[in-house]
Amino acid sequence: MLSYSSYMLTAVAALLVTCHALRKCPGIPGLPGVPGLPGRDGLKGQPRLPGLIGPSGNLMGPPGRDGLPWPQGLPDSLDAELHNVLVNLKHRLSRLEGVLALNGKIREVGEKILASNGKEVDFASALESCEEAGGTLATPMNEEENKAILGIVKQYNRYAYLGIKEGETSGQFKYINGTPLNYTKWHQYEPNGKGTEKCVEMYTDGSWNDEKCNLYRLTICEF
Ligand code: MAN
Ligand code: CA
Repeated sequence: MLSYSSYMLTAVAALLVTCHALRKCPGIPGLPGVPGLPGRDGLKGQPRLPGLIGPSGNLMGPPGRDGLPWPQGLPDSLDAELHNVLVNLKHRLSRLEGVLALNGKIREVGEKILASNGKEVDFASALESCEEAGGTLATPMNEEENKAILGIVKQYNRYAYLGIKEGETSGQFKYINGTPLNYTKWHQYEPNGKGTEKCVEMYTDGSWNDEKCNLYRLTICEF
């Protein structure tokens, strides 16, 4: 449902970042008037940006002062409208985040968004559903993130698999992207599986236990 607006936000954001970072915007020769973007936010019925979505021709202008090619400027009116679109999209996203947080559907910690589907499945299935949704298994990388994940574990009162696995060397746990852990919260006497418990679960006090990967544990994802 959000994929179109996410796409538009990304496209507009990419353009604006370029515009503002470079203080110049890609040139669109002969751009008619002030085009709008289709959508539900008061910008209905206007044509798409020719050249931004369709073929654009050469976006780079003549060389800049340092001799490197430099994008030509958009008209100020379009720059202002794109800025306005981005401000509105940010405001709408922040309200949607507010609704989801209010309903206990998401938790935000730093740059991460955490969410659970409430399902208890084995490690591989949990990871798969997180990845299908565009995220990965929740992976606490500091105390604040551990507490945020714990909030969801307590909400469902179920142990949850974390995005951590044992490497080839027994007792050596890593993030699922293969990098070594920079934060741990092992329960007393854990990890104790010595190669027989290659996954990690979070208990309802936030501490960690190495555990078999084929148990049914709460799925918590991060995005
Ligand atoms: C069970 C398993 C182990 C854990 C011990 C703790 O045997 O969950 O992973 O270490 O309990 O007593
Ligand atoms: Ca254990």
